[in-house]
Amino acid sequence: MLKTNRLLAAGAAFVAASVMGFAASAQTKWDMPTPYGDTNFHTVNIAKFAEDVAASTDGALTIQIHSAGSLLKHPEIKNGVRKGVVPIGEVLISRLSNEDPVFALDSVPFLATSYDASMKLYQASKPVLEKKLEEQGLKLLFAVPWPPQGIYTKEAVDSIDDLKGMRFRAYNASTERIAQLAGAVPTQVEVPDLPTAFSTGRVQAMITSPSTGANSKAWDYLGYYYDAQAWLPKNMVIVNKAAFEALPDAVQTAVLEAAAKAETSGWEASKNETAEKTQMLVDNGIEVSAPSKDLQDGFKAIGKTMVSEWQEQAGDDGKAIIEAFSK
Ligand code: PCA
Repeated sequence: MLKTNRLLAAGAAFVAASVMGFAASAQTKWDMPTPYGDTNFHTVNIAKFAEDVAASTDGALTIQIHSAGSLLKHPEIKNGVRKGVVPIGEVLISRLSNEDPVFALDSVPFLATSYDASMKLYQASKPVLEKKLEEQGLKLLFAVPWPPQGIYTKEAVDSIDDLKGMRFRAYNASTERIAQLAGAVPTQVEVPDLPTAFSTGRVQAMITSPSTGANSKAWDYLGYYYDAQAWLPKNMVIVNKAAFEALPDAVQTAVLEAAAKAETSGWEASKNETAEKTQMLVDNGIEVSAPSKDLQDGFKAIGKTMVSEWQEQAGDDGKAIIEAFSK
């Protein structure tokens, strides 16, 4: 009797699981490396995405986040996902700009400087972006922008000339190029290493968001933030296509639905973040202001050079994207 009941119960559970499409036997756990710290809004958004996936698949797929480069360092994450070392990961899209100009697009200064323009640029570039990833066996799940980028310095600066000779922290090829064009000396530093790099004098200035400035306590080693609103670089969450396609159909659908939600909530969080973290910089003693006209004009001249350089590199794909963006 007992045995029959148990069998019946097991049968009912099996039917329930089948109706929902998640066979109880197929439980998958994914490790997910991300480059930024736990308190960063991107990481918080990804944690919510992971929760959503676990809940909507009834635990058939769980995603364990390894933040701040703790599992794979930022420069290793894309290839890690491509090679299947990990099934899923987050990267700054423009970290890949040496592979193809489409990855550099959202970091070309002054091309798209608002959330609306950034969304338009994202939509215009998405087909090419997806195609380039697909060629590497990767699938784009979602992308979320950082707040607009501004200039952090130790001492007050009034013009681009004031940056000459400074050791300038870079986070991608575009920030390196800006430093070069400004006559500064670029050095790549990942976000988790910022406090040490600044306090040991390895770098003296940087361009990044109020978010990263606040997350890494810029007030401990920097004095000024110039809100230049130069561009909004995006992070993307990518998945290994083979790993994704190995999931049961219903789990794939649940992942895509959670990804769409995460993209919407991520853009919202980024907008809120801009004002919140700029205020946090002020509250902690950073001198926050708009750049002087001289500084902004100099920065925009650098942007103009970089737009032409990008267009030259990006050829026909680039032309089509810019046309779609300008419509
Ligand atoms: N923070 C990241 C990328 C852009 C941003 O706002 C960084 O500083 O590396």
